[in-house]
Amino acid sequence: MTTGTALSDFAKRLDRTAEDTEALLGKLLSDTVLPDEIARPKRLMEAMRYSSLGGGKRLRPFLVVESSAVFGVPRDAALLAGAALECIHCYSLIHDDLPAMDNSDLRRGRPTLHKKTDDATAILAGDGLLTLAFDIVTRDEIHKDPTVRLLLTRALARASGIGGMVGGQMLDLAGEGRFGDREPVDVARLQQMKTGALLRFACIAGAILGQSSPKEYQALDDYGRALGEAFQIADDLLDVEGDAAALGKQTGQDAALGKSTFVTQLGTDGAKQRVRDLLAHADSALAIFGARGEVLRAAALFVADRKN
Ligand code: GRG
Repeated sequence: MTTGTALSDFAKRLDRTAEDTEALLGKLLSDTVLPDEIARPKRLMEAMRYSSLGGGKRLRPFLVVESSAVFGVPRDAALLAGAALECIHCYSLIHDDLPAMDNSDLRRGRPTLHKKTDDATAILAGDGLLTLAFDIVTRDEIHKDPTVRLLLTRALARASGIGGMVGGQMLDLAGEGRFGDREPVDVARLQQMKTGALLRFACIAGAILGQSSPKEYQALDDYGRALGEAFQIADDLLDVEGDAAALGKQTGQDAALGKSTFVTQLGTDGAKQRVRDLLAHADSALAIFGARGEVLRAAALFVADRKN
């Protein structure tokens, strides 16, 4: 997918998934009380909607939808799994912005949730999104076979939790010296956990929902890991070279905190070369899918070249 037409098709697909995800999240975060729930407090729902609706590229849902499309998984099921993942992503951003973490004032071009409301509301909105994600991913509409739903749920928990995003965040804070002396940081390992794990999950979700062969699963796993690292390097580069207005958040944060990043370790040129290597790796991982892998191929290029 290298022609202009193909790239504009890609942009349309990305927009369509973003719109569908927005609509779906709107429904999932409605005030309607579900069976076994007692009430949906107004302040909590408003806070969850503020941080989940009306912003974000919806890259993770897009990857779930497109990795699922490779196996002909029904789009509605993939969108639901993507919405669950986006709930986890949005929760992580809310908590990451809190004064106890990154203490950020701006997210997606708007005041962060704790600035708009207060810390307690932001903590609870994050908790609400995290738990909602696991409600969604176990729903019957995700897949008729409960074993598939179970595998997906476990993969989501492992990507989000101790050995994934939460663990990565802990390593990051320890590396900043938050708990005493700065702990040595293995940047690649840390980022593989902190941001890579959710992106990798988005890619293997299609293989799980599509009940792929082990080889196909491995291919998406390899692709997802390469894409996750490329995403993070692009993020590190944007923090150095990016435009705060386009990003909707402050730049120069990593340097201000004295953080080790791919850019501090490899230099800007080295980081850019690493992205090129990762793109080649992602491309070769997708070879097994032939033309069915085209959109994912374009997604890797998009991730590496993003401006926000
Ligand atoms: C607080 C448990 C906990 C975890 C936080 C992922 C994370 C761990 C924090 C996010 C901090 C951050 C900004 C990392 C850089 C990479 C990243 C996740 C950027 C935001 O993702 P995008 O670009 O955001 O997909 P949008 O707004 O498009 O959804």
